Amino acid sequence: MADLTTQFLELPVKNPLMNASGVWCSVASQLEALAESAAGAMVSKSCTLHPRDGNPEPRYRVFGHGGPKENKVCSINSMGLPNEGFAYYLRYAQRHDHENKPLFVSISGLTLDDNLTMVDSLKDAVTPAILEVNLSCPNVPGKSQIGYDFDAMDTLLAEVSSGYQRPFGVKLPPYFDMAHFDEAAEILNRYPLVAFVTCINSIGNALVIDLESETTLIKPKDGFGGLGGDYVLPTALANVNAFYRRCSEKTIIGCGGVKSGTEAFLHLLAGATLVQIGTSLYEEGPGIFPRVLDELAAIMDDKGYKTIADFRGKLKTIA
Ligand code: ERO
Repeated sequence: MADLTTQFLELPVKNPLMNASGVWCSVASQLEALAESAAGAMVSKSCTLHPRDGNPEPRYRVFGHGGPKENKVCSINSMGLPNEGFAYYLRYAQRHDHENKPLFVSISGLTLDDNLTMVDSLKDAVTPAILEVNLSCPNVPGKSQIGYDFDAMDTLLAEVSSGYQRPFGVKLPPYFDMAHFDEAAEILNRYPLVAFVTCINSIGNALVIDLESETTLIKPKDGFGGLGGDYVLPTALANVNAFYRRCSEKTIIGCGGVKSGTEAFLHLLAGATLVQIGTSLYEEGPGIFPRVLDELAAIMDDKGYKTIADFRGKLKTIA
């Protein structure tokens, strides 16, 4: 039977699967369910300095396209960063069993100062929780994504590096242009404390329309929201592989379009060390983890891979 254990920043991890931030991780009962699940690691909902209600409902919808045979699972959301506030997730981090599985704390401050205040508190709290700074929230009305503003991204990474002085990671938006992969990677590579990069957040500002009612699926922002699920898999794989190739000193976490062992395998093959599940976790709940792990192990067995290191990052291209 395939060995699914892996390592993340030298920490042993039971397997490469975890939730995507925002899914099953907003309140303590959900975080506890993830802690008890088969996931190898977990991340809390991106938080702001103070609690937020987020955008009006309906603000998350799952939908399928392509007919029954295709069985696609897609989502659109404009949650607008509803969260319990940084102190709540810090309190959870202080009682989390980090030996059982690593916990990432995701922050998404509304201003640079808010991010730096949260970074300071996390540093002072001396918890083994791993900091992830979300540079890619697509859904706060009037706020553009830091990941699409390279000057702001550079400033933020400089300030967080000097304030935190410990390894941390960033959650990136998807990029769609080779020049943008190059430029983003060049900025990330200036900061050795940026130890990991999570690719990708949802594809921002999509519009899904119901044919019959001629109405948008979600209410906020005139129906515009972040796309997740099957539609985003190729974009996610491209971003994982683009940053894997360009950021050789950094670890990549893959996120986007994972619903079975197949997509988890593809993310690992493209260079991811950990693989997150979002839309399908929302649909299936934490019971998805043992299923996807069994499917991943079966694929590895079929291919004769004994460990993840046998194929991770070994994507072949056509000569
Ligand atoms: O609306 C949100 O809370 C949200 N949705 C996403 O798809 N990605 C995010 O990063 C995010 C909030 C930070």
